[in-house]
Amino acid sequence: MKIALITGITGQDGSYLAEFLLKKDYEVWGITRRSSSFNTGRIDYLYKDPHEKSRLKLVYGDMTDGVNLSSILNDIKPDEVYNLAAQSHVRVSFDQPIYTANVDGIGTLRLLEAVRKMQKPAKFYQASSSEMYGKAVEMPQSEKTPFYPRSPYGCAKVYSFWQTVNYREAYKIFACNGILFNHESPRRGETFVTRKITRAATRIKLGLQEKLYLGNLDAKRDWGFAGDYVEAMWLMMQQDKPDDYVIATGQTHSVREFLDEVFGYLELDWEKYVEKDTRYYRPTEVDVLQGDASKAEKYLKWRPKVTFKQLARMMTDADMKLAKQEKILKEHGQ
Ligand code: NAP
Ligand code: G4F
Repeated sequence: MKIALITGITGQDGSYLAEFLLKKDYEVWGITRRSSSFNTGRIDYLYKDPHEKSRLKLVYGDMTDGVNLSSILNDIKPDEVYNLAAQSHVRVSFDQPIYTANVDGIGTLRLLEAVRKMQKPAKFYQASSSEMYGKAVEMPQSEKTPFYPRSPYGCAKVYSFWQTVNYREAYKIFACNGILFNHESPRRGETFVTRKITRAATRIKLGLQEKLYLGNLDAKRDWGFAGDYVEAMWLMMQQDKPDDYVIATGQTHSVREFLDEVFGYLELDWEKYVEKDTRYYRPTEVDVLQGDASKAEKYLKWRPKVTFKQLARMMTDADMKLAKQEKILKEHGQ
């Protein structure tokens, strides 16, 4: 049985990847952070299946603690390491640039060092990001497009990208960068713009909320479905040679278009509810991202399945269920 280790297992992608690998009969280990409240909400459902429960194991760790990462790797001896842990919020990275660099940049280096020092060779996946293209110098962006990061988060991810390439070349480690464009789901964190919109729109529809405050509505992103994207991570790790791949839909849409899609589906006019709030603007913005995933299509035989419209509706339907539960609790005075 293959053993996989996932950092960031409690996040959106970590939960989909754990589910995917368990279905492929892996033993899955996940690193979680100690928290004063429960932080395993996205993976708790995996314990319902007794067959999967026995192969899912959690261990405490943190990307800022290299000694602990090394001892985890030496104990578990994984075949595949997926580095998904990050302070992943771009706006927050402007408020916490040094912490973001420590976790998203040096954290990757700590993990690569732990992989290098393992007795048994392990494959390594780095969660690289389209944010590295930032002020994009060409459209669409491919593996050959130069990086121009526009945030402390983007800079930290560029650092990790090159460390991953360097460990591949210097130490012959099977190390891959997945350069993933934005991917969303009902499990997306509620402070990212798509989920913030689907949560608010469904609550507005049920009379639980009056307004939605947003920043730049003109930004354009290449939005795909997280469930599709974790398969691409795994496919990269099954190739004969390690490499770097862009994973994207090839379509770009503005925040405004996402609002149209979601509020339109709920038969609401978003212009009546949305107000601008400068708190959500960034000192430097990434105006437009659009990925060219033709390399992944050619070599990994990977293609996205869920469309923009399906994604918006899937997220809206899931959040409508949450809003209805909230409304029932409110009506019962809870
Ligand atoms: P996410 O939902 O924010 O999950 C981040 C995960 O990292 C969580 O499990 C979090 O733990 C963990 N984490 C944060 N700081 C940590 C630390 N110091 N030590 C250990 N774990 C830590 O992010 P995501 O959307 O799943 O993204 C997964 C990865 O892909 C990230 O590296 C992100 O930067 C990258 N990425 C994401 C996208 C996207 O569109 N989603 C696109 C490109 C790249 P807690 O649950 O305890 O907070
Ligand atoms: O949803 P976002 O916060 O995602 P962003 O900044 O593109 O970053 C996400 O995708 C990256 C891949 O390119 C990942 F690497 C990263 O970890 C993260 O998952 O913002 C999308 C756009 C931005 O242009 C932002 O300015 O939406 C705009 N926006 C407008 N109003 C807002 C808001 N973003 C947020 N979070 N909140 C707003 O109220």
